[in-house]
Amino acid sequence: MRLRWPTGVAQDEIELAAGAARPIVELDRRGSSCPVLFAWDGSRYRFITDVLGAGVLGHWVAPGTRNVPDPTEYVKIEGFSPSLRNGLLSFQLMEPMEEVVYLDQVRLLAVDHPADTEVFPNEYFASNPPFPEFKVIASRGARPARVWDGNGADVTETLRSRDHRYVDKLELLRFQGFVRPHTLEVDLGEPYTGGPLRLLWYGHIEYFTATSMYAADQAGLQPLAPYVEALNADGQWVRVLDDMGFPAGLPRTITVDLTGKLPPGARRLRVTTNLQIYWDQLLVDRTPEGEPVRVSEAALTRAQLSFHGYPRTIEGATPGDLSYVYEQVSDSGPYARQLGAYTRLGDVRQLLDASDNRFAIFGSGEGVTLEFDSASLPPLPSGWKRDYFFYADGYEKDMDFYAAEPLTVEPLPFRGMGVYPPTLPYPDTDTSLGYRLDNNSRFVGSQDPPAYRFRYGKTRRQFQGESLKPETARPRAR
Ligand SMILES: [Ca+2]
Ligand SMILES: [Ca+2]
Repeated sequence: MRLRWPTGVAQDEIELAAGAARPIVELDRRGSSCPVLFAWDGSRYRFITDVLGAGVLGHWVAPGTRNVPDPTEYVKIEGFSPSLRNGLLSFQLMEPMEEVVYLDQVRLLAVDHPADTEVFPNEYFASNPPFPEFKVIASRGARPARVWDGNGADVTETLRSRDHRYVDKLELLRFQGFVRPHTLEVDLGEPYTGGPLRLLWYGHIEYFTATSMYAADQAGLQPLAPYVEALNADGQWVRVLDDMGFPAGLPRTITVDLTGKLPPGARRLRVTTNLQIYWDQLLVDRTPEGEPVRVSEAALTRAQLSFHGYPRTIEGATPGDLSYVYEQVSDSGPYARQLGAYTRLGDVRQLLDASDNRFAIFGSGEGVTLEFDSASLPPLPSGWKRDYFFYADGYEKDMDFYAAEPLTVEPLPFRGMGVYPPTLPYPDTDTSLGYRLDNNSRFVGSQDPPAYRFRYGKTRRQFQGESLKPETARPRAR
């Protein structure tokens, strides 16, 4: 028996007795997530984080309402320095679960800055437009703050550094990604008297799903994106920011600009949400604008779409503290694919050069090898340091019953469509029609068992006498 749960998770039960009732417990695993990024570190592809979380299509938000996707994201490569592989900086961007990815453009920015500053892209998951504008936040001497959780417990040490120790005393609700509202209270260290003020939060979210939002809504529970209040001179909490955003998936830094937003003299802040967000670090940054930063771009020289398989997942002690081991890979996984026309395997560089609605479309277990030429980057001034921001432009669609059009690649998204599914058709000019006919020729259909099924090996006992063909676990590309 094959079951498909509303979150898209497939489950097969074998050897069920006929004519008998049997309870079946829903398999508890992630269904859809986001494509994940790896960079070559000199000896292997090391996991960085996931991307395009905010580019999710057709997510259920409220009755009659779908999300507005934000298709662009900058991710800082943190924790190690990418190294050359055959003379090029090499990345892997692949889909480890069951989603369809529409990748429109990738870029690699070298961000050079004095060694005593840190740089971050201005990024956070905003539930609604306006989405964060790209800029480089340069921070000098950002400091930890004293922080208490909603029970008054001091979590300062937990939030001092990035060490996989999180503020994790969250009370989970039965709707995935929702928790009882929790608050962190922050002492800025000195009263705010104007001037630059930013919070640099590092952490991750265990995502709600379209199904869990639908279920929560039926129970009268709506998501509460993190909002910020400040304690004013009269001892009252006043709301200063309705939505500070959250990390768009796995660990990354979000930048929260509070410049000019606090009442004069405010020193205490609090942040409240009912989303399952785990913070690892908080730094308070007061660096003025205008720190020297130089941004240059390494050209994309090679992009190759292929089937990779399913990299091993490592789960940390805290929910959602995930990483992947790229080179430890299974050829098969319990993941399904949306039906429709995917991009043929092979060279996709021309599709990823520009944001033009010409996507590399790929599904479960597939990904792109991306290589950038750093030879044209300017030399680093003495006393400076180079960081890299990876830029991805695209969309992803979950296989969730309450997402829009969750089981097919079509309809294609496009820039400026607003919500998904778009009310207008994909703009079929000669160029875009040519793009579709020439590139999206790899069809996954409903009669395509290798792509849509587990491939259990037959046992001799069950099929005695039947001539057995060797099973190949690797889904065949068509
Ligand atoms: Ca493109
Ligand atoms: Ca920590």
